[in-house]
Amino acid sequence: MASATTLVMVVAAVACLCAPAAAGDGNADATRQPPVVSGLSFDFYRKSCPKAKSVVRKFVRDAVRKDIGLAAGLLRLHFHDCFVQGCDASVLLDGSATGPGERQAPPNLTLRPSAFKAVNDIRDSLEKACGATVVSCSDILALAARDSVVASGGPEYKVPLGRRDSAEFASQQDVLSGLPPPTAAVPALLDALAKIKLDATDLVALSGGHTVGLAHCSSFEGRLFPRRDPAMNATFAGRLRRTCPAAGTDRRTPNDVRTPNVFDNMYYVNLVNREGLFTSDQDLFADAATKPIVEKFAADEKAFFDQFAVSMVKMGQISVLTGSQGQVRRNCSARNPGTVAAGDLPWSVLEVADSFVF
Ligand SMILES: *[C@@H]1O[C@H](CO)[C@@H](O)[C@H](O)[C@H]1NC(C)=O
Ligand SMILES: *[C@@H]1O[C@H](CO)[C@@H](O)[C@H](O)[C@H]1NC(C)=O
Ligand SMILES: CC(=O)N[C@H]1CO[C@H](CO)[C@@H](O)[C@@H]1O
Repeated sequence: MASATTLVMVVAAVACLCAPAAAGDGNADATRQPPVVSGLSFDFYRKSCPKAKSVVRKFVRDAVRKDIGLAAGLLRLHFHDCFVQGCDASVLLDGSATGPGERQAPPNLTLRPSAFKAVNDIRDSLEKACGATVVSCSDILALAARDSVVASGGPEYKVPLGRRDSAEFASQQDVLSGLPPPTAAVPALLDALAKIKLDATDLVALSGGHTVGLAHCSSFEGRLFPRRDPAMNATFAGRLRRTCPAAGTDRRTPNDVRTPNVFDNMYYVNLVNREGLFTSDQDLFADAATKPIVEKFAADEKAFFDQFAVSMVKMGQISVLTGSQGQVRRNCSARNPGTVAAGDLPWSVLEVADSFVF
């Protein structure tokens, strides 16, 4: 088909520009691993729960085989967790700002509840294997995200472990300031990430998580109506309008139009072809701070995979609780009985949560 031909041409063109830079970096990944923060380690559960990693790996592999959409759901949970108040599993607390809360889920959000359920199922298996309060819910999120990436074709990487769970809900304010909307342009995205010490390369690499998953029309309809965003390819816009014929349509479409269920670098090829879905996607190819990184990842999947692994490890260590901080929850959806938490403000805004970038 015409689109396949165009794709090949664009990939070839970009590859010609960038191929030399990618040559011969065989063992570079290990040296580029970000430092492991104090209190975390790769073998944290070696004695207390030696099966922890294999239990999560097997569960996710089997579950993703049955429902590929779960991979995007689990990846997204870890993002949301880390971007708001640090990777402390606060996202899972029932009634938290981005958690499932009361039964107020709007239609078409079945993916997210299934990811929450998967985390609780994994926790039950780990309780049987190692005891009730051994493996933290925040570590489960980090492992399940990595295993979802691997199960859908993405890179393998090692996850530092030893995070503890928070007893505190994230505030509404934290959620809104931590997670920029998909209508945000690169300067606003960079500002939000700078607060948690992530840079332009991390932004581009982590956005590559959009290689899997679905997006609601509401997240990009501003680029179709009242008129097409000139940064969007007209043929692509025409196709999107068949799924989202008018503003306010409650439907979803794949984030990655080319290979929606495979974790690969096609997301960046889409951007080069002006087939990014969100403003926060397509602007990565317009802004001078990020465009060269997009071009590099579009031409060189290994470069994307290596950087994605590095950025995930960095993101996965944002403001973690370690040692005797926080707790290891018995139930990922509720803080342990008897725990007193300050500043509790449970609320539920799934509709808003669904329109975040990551
Ligand atoms: C838009 O995409 C179509 C189909 O992939 C392609 O034929 C066309 O040349 C693109 N238009 C522009 C302006 O790049
Ligand atoms: C875990 O906590 C949630 C929220 O409080 C509750 O609905 C659920 O029943 C609990 N699960 C178990 C197994 O206790
Ligand atoms: C894309 C998609 O799943 N759309 C569904 C959203 O939910 C409504 C009903 O709640 C369905 O009719 C759509 O097919």
